[in-house]
Amino acid sequence: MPEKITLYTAKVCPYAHRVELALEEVGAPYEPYQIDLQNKPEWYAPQINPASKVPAVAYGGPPTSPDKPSPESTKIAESLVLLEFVADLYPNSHLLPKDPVLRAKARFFIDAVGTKLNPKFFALVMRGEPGAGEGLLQGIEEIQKLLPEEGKGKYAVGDVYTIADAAITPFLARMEVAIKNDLGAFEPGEGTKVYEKLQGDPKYARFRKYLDDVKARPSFQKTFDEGYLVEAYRKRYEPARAQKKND
Ligand SMILES: N[C@@H](CCC(=O)N[C@@H](CS)C(=O)NCC(=O)O)C(=O)O
Repeated sequence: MPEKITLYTAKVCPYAHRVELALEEVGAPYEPYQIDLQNKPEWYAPQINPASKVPAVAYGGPPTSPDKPSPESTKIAESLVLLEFVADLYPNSHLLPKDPVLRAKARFFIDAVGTKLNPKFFALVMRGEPGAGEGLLQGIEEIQKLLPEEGKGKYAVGDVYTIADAAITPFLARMEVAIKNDLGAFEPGEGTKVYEKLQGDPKYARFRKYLDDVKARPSFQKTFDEGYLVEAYRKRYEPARAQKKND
């Protein structure tokens, strides 16, 4: 029986969202604790994660409140480490298949998320680099190539939802919110342009179906707060746009 899990998280953070999805998928009891990333509690880095980032987990130890962590619990950070940790705690769950080939495929997919998709997402939404809209669409095509053909598996490596799906979904959901609402560091209109291409061009049909399928999971429905994210992106990106307009 796994021990007590406290998850230090932040609604805005896609990395932390990965771990929430995994915990929900296996039905693990856990206590989420929101960290305000603009004003982190002073105990957080010294007592939970020296890198001062979310997500992090305090595992085991005596019962304590999350803001008074026990030195006896084990502290674990890094979203991809935590995805594997949750799968190891629940070895009979569907999160990491037993078949070595499928396990390798799940890990390969996760590697592609980190190398082929996320840099494109950051370049467009966080830095608004010229040409980044096209770059993101290319990244999406790279991911689409890895998906099983329609009818041969709904999720990243087949019909079973794995850590690969938990690793990509938070980034796809945030990407969609940013482009659909045209909120990001890019020029106004650029997000909408990418969103319309993604929605309208038949070449992205497999990807669109995949995104619908992962978003339909109860784990996602329970952990994603779209309204909160829209507001957070507005606050983050609109002042810079207003400033540019006045320059
Ligand atoms: N490589 C880390 C990245 C985690 C990360 O960058 N988290 C961000 C929020 S999304 C963070 O906590 N940043 C610290 C800060 O904002 O001060 C992981 O995969 O867990």
